[in-house]
Amino acid sequence: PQTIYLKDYKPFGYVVDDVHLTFKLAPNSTRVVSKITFSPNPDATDRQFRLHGEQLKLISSKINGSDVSPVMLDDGLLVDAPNETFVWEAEVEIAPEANTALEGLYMSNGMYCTQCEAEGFRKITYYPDRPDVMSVFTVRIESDLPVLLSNGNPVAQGEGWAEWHDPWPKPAYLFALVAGDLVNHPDRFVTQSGKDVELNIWVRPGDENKCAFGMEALKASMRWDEEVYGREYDLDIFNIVAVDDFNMGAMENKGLNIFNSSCVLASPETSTDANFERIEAIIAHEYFHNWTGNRITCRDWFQLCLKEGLTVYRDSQFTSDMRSAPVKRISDVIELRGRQFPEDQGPLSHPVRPESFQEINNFYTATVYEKGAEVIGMLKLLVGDDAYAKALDMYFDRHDGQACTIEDWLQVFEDATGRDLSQFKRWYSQSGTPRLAVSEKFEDGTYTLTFKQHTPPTPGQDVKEPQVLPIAVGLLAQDGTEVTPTTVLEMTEAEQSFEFSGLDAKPIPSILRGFSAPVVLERTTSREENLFLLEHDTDPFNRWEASRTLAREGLIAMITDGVGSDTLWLNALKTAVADSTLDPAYRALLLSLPTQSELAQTLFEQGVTPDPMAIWTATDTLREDMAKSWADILPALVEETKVTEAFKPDAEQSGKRALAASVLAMQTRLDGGAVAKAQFETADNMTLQLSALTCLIQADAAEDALKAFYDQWKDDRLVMDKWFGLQVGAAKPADAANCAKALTEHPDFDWKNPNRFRAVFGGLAMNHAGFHNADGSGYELLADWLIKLDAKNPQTTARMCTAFQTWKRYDADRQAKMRACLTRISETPGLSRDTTEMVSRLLG
Ligand code: BAL
Ligand code: ZN
Repeated sequence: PQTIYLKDYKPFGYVVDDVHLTFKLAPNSTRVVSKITFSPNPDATDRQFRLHGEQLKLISSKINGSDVSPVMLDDGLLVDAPNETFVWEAEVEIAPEANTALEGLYMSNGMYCTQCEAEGFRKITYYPDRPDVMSVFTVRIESDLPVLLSNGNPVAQGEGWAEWHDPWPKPAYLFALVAGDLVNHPDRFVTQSGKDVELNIWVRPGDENKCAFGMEALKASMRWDEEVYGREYDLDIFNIVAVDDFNMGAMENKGLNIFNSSCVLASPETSTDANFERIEAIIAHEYFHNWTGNRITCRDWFQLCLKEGLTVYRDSQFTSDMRSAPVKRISDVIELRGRQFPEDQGPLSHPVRPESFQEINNFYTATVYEKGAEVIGMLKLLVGDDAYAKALDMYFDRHDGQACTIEDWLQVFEDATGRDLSQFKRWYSQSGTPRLAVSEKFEDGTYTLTFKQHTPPTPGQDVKEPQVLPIAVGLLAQDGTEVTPTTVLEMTEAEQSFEFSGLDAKPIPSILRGFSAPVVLERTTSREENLFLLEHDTDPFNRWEASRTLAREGLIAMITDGVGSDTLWLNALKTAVADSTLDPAYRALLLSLPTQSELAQTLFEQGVTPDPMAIWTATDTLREDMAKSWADILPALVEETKVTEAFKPDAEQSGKRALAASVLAMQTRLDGGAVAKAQFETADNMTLQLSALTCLIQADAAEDALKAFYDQWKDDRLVMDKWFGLQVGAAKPADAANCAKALTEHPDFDWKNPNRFRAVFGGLAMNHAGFHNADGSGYELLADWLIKLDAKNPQTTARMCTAFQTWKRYDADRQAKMRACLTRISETPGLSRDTTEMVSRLLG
């Protein structure tokens, strides 16, 4: 496959003045007629007229009304074109029903829908399918289906057709079309300037009762973007459509967001609190793209983080405002460490702004998204809230309607603040997770913290330069009072010291408050100091972090030295968890243990080959000890977390249920599942039902409940995904691969549906000791199915290859088994470009 480089960027030779598309929909023979006006691009020197196109049957093509005979290429066509304004017309035929890759125009349960980001539009018609080519689109859809939607505003409609016009110039990746037998959940929103906007969530008949929450989230997002960023909606109508077969979570097409149904449909009976929170965040994320992504888009796909990092940052701010800021921050860091750190510390490591790719779909990663958002958080911390707001206003004013780069983004911050951000820019170009070592000194009332930063080499980057690190620090006195409130130290050197003078006694530092930079803090804080911080830190993140560190260190000692659970920590944590003045959601997070994968990484970094079974056993033992030694506080926690009001998926109730789920897990260890069984049988919402089922599975007492759950929900695809995923995810290590295998033989295992495939195989990959079972059965099963799926859906296959990204951590036998599986995948005849690139990077 060809490699594309950022350094080779050249503008397209023509600008597109307007685009007219007519779709004559038919499952196997859709005709797409395009009429596009091109003019020479004054900013380009190369006037080659080459259009992208893949899997298209060209019926006819004309320039200025005369037939032309293009040179047909693998990925498009080339034709002689005038060096002046001209009209290109083409008719192509495509087969949406045969499109199992779910890119371009495809069918899902009898409904037509599109996914064009990143390069799907070229599977719809011939076009310069690149984000810097922006144009105004008019779309006519001809079909007997009752609901016909596209971007922008509706212009006209009649029996069997509808026309849409989008006045905002956009790149082709934001194009969308939907046609189906759909019903809507309607609403309205009046913008801050008084514009009345029609809102709809479109779903398949039967799902109407699952739209209300998403609609409220949409309206809250629209209001929030006005209030916090001054951004108003800009069309007469905003449509969201739920689709069952979708590769990603959702897509921000202009005025017509298309959602994986799992990311929009919600009801108390079928959705967990976590589902509700995620839906709220994704609706916000896609809506926020209207300004950060659509009105200002990316010049090329290397700049993906320009819209994704910023939009993730914005949706995190939104969730913090709607719910609890500390809980959101901790959850984001758990996610970052769980997904981004392993990526950045292994063979798939790449910069937030990559410099080359073979298949851009492989770069919709935790690094681009989540680390990209962290970079914006650091920038805001360094320049301050007011300067951030000023820079954002400048960004919207200066670049509205443009396709931009990270250079444009940083320039507005330089202009707004007068700062030189050239060193900060390394966050976009340098891959890998920086490691930050700390030492301290106290002398004559002056406390000195000395930091050393170091980033290990990553693929293609052997040498690293120092990065700008905002290190938020607070100092506490021995009695727990704060002697120095949070101060942001700006580290720019490889080694740098910071002094705090005028202190009476040596303070206890609280370093990297709020996780102010995405680094690994290498500080051997004593157990006493972490216990002190768990009790006293005024920064909720670092209070949680102290406990997490103690949990990790305790577990590592159990694994490597065979010691028992750290009872001092268990007692301190018990006191915090029993403290009813603390938010239950926060206490639930305090209770969560480091993941087994995180422990494997820690051991690996300490030079110890991780044994997945030993990690599983230590974690299980610790949970057992926790349940036994906390038995006396469980009844009070049960009482405290009871919800008596009607179900609401808000922060307060969901926090209580999260804590209650942890309590139930402990009770189950003590009673074998009696309380869980009762809860399962009486639960009137999915959160309670599923937490009970999880406990029963872990107690080996779930046979009846699993059957009852199936009988109750077999007709609900989204709930059945949970049924599939949970069984594999919660299976005992020795059973996980067999469980996954058995589920692939279940009549409801619709493997071509990405949600169902991910339920089973995502569940397997997340079951650390199960996936890494010594016999290699987990690896083999996943490899078999990735090979099978690749022929149908390369994008989802390639993404799921990341299950193997940590393979070099493990022992020689496991490594050999994983390498053999990756090699087997790579040698599959006809393997997609997506999977070929992923596997070759993984094999390094
Ligand atoms: N742009 C792809 C989906 C998302 O990040 O919103
Ligand atoms: Zn996005």
